[in-house]
Amino acid sequence: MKSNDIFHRFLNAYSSFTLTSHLNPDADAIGSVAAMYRYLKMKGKQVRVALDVQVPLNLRFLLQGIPVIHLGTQNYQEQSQAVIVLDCSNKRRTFFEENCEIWQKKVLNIDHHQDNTRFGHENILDFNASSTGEMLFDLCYEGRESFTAEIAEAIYAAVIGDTGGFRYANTSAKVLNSAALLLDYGLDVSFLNKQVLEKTTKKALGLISEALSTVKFYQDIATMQVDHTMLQRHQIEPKELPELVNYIRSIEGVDIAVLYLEPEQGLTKVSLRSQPHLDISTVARYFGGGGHKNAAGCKITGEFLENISKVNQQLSTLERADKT
Ligand SMILES: [Mn+2]
Repeated sequence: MKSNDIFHRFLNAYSSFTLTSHLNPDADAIGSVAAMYRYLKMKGKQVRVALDVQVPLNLRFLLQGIPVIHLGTQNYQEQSQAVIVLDCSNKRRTFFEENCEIWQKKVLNIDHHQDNTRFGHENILDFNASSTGEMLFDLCYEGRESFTAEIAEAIYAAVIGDTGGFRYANTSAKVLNSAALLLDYGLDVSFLNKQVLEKTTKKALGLISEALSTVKFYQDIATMQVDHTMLQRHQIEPKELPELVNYIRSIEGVDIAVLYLEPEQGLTKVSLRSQPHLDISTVARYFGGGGHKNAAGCKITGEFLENISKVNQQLSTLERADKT
């Protein structure tokens, strides 16, 4: 059956839905959830949104007027007939334990990550899509009447989040054409690009300057490390952090950029970025994480500096294919 048929059959089959996405939600996760919420509401459905409490401040505007159950701060009780999990490749990346009642419901998984485990009862997967936002456009757009300006805005935010504002390799003619149709709803593109991609704070600048002083180079690898004390010194919550890894990914001669972050003591969060000819998702998976070929990540428990040397070691053994 075609994806669009699976999608609309699933929507028609139930009257109440819970929407959720991955931990530490990014613009694609939040934009997709917001778009789906408003789309289902337009269809007269009952909708609940359950998200990690760590919603970045710059993305909160997308959830305006949407009641959100903040996971991690309150007990969760599933009340909907069906669940839609967006932009999430496996159950572990959600907030819900394997034995949570949410998995007893009918689950539709809509996602674009290559390592998707097909954990839904229905799975709509498109590994060529730049973003889950782009997939929602394909699934929901059937002409001008399909969307409201708010839906268009949420999908646009999702798409620019994952394409870096149409700059990454996943930017296709197709996604640009979809974006053109989204702009027809009168979106404030300048505001959205600034808000989703560039927004920062004074205290973030302080942290950035200290983080830059930790940058190290090994062959074609650049690393940056931000430990727990640094976050405390600048009074920055992990959810307020800018995309620090972007500061080192663009340096001449750097094929792999790594951010080592210690959001809390005993936990190392690793963000990996690579040039198109290198697949660093294998390294993320080696440490129990996942992601895309050129943008992946993992979380490792234990001592920060020990974890750093473990990952650096693994990265140095990564096979270097010929540059294309
Ligand atoms: Mn995504």
